[in-house]
This record gives sequence, structure tokens and C-alpha cells, in this order.
Amino acid sequence: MSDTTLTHGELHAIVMRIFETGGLTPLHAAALARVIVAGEGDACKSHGIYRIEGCLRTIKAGKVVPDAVPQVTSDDSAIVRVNAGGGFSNAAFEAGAPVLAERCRATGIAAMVINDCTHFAALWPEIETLTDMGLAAMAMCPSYASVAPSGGTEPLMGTNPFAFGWPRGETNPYVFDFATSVAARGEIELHRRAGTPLPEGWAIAPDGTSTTDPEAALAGAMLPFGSHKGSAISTMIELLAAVMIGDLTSPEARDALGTLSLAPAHGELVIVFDPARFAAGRPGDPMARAEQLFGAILGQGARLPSQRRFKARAETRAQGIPLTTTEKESLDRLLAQGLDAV
Ligand code: NDP
Ligand code: PYC
Repeated sequence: MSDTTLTHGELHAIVMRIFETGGLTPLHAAALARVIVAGEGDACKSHGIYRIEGCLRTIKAGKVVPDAVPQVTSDDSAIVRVNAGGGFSNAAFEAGAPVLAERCRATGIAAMVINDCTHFAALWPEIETLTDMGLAAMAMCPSYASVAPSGGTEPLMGTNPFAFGWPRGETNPYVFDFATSVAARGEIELHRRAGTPLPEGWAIAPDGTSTTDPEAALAGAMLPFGSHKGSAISTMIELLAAVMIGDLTSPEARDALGTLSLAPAHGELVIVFDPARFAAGRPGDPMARAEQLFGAILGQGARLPSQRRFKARAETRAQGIPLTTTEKESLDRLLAQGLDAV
């Protein structure tokens, strides 16, 4: 049972004011508020309002440029570059997305490289921006070293999120978005705050033994999902979205930041595809064929990824976003005290 209910617009206004009070320019305050309200509104608590304090701490520590202006460069190739200038990734993505879509329309496939950004967000808001334009999309980024490779015992990879989306016209898109660790680090932090144990198999303690204690997990290492398979996908992300784009790998991002309690700085890679261009000259409509596949999945009683989120979104748009008294008091405190609150 919630104690307060806010509309998406009301929560956006509060979160934006918190970030402006914290020193972000309106460009960044608005972009951060959009992804945080999207997370809270879609019941993705690990990337909702709980992230505000971490962003403010990162600003206070001088680890992000609060008034950075993203620089977009493109030519007639498929690669669009956005230099975030040390600012948060969200405004950089928003600046580059229309150019990325234009390049994809021209070439059938295009990639956006975001460099020198501070990154804390879920990837699905970006993916949905692109599926709304009728494009298939994938996004990935490193994080900071907190996950041991399968068979190892020391943090090396990040929680390295990977997201994909397929457009479905007027229907909500097909979207998945997950950490390549068993769970996002934010989930472990939420267990720590709630005083609840972790499920088995999420993490190892500093001595390398399996643990369900969130404190020991945060001090030790998280584990990749699907053992060697998740470990390999996470390694691919380090290669494509760090090494290949000339930006920091997860161990480099951790060393540059010197802590895991602030938001890390590194790069991000987004790739978009125009399904009609790829299917040109081949039998069948790719959109209709995709619908057959989704129908077959649902026909077995399985659900599509993001269905839970879309249901939560419909509910919070109709009834407001539920917040506990503690959460509302925390927002009030952050608004009143700004950076002094963290
Ligand atoms: P989850 O494990 O909660 O969910 C992963 C995906 O699987 C979601 O798309 C989810 O859809 C879907 N899903 C879950 N259960 C089922 C099911 N039974 N059938 C079909 N689909 C299902 O995500 P994570 O905890 O791994 O990641 C959470 C967020 O953390 C992501 O948004 C990610 O981008 C973010 N993150 C960001 C990082 C960063 O550095 N910026 C680092 C790591 C993570 P649904 O939501 O509808 O349940
Ligand atoms: O939840 O793992 C996570 C995470 C790390 C950086 C941003 N989110």
C-alpha cells in the first residue's frame, strides 16, 4: 500500500528541480528526470528514484561535468559520434538519436558511439526512443569492475547491461534489457537497504565463497548470468563498447573513479537496424513475421520481456506512481537540501 501517489509529470517536476538545485543545467536535469521517472513509473525500482542520491553524490564529488554540452558529429558513414564532454549519458543520447535514425534510414544500419559520459541509467528508455521511430535497436555499455568472470574470483567485468528492441507499430515494442550479471548491482543495494538476503548464486564474498549477504556481495564480486555464456557476452560488451570505441573498460572505469559508490564514466554503443531495408527483395513482411513469432511465444503461455513494465506503466499513468512515505520524505529532503543532503 502506497502512502503518496504522484503523476508522471509531478514526479518529473520534483526530480528535475532536485537536479537543478544540485547544479545540473536544465538540459541534464530534464534528461535525468525523464529516465528516473520512466524507471519508477515502470516499476523498475533499481533504476528509479533511488538513483537520485547516487547522481547527486557524483556531482558533489566533481566526477561529472554538470553543464556539459554534448557534441554530435556525423558524416555520410554509418557511425554517429557523440562526445558527452564528461556529462551524464542521457542528454548525449537524446542529442544523437535523431541523427542516428537519419543515418539508419540512409544506410539501413547505423551505430552511435557515445564517449566520455557518466552512466547510471537503464537502457530501455533509449531503446524505446528508437523503436518508436520504427527501428530495431541494441544498446550496451560497460560499467565498473564488480563482476567476476565465470570460473574466476575477482571483480573484472561490469554489470554490463545489454538491451534490444523490435518495433511493433501501435503495440508496445518487443524489448529486453538486462545486466549481464545475475542481477543489477542496484538490486543488491536494494536488498542491503531492506535487510533481506540475496538469492543463492548472485555473488561471492571477498574470500571467494558463495554468499547471500548483500554487504559481503558488494565487497566481493557479483557473478555473470548463465555462467560462461553471460561471461562471454559481458566480455563482448567490454570489447565493443569500451575497447573498440576507445573508451574505458570496466576495470579502467573503476580505477579512474576510485570507488564503486558513485556513477562510473565510460562509453556506450548503440546500433540500429531498418528492418524493411534488410528484408528488401526477400519473401514476407518482417513486421508480420515478427508478430507470428511473438504470437507463438505468447501462445505457449510465456510472456514477452517488458510486459511487466508496460503493465506497470499503464497502471501508473492511470492511477499515478505510488511512493512510500519514506520515499516522499527523501525527495522532500533532497529538494530542500540539494547537495548538502548527500
Ligand atoms: P531483470 O532481470 O529484472 O529483467 C531483465 C529483462 O528480462 C527485462 O526486460 C524483463 O522484463 C525480462 N523478464 C524478466 N522476467 C521475465 C520472464 N519471466 N519472461 C520474459 N521476460 C522476463 O533486469 P536486470 O536486473 O538484469 O537489469 C535491470 C536494469 O538495470 C536494466 O534496465 C539495465 O539496463 C540496468 N542496468 C544498467 C547498468 C548501467 O551500467 N547503466 C548496469 C546494469 C544494469 P520486465 O521488466 O517486464 O520484467
Ligand atoms: O545496477 O548494476 C547496476 C548499475 C551499475 C551502474 C549503473 N547501474
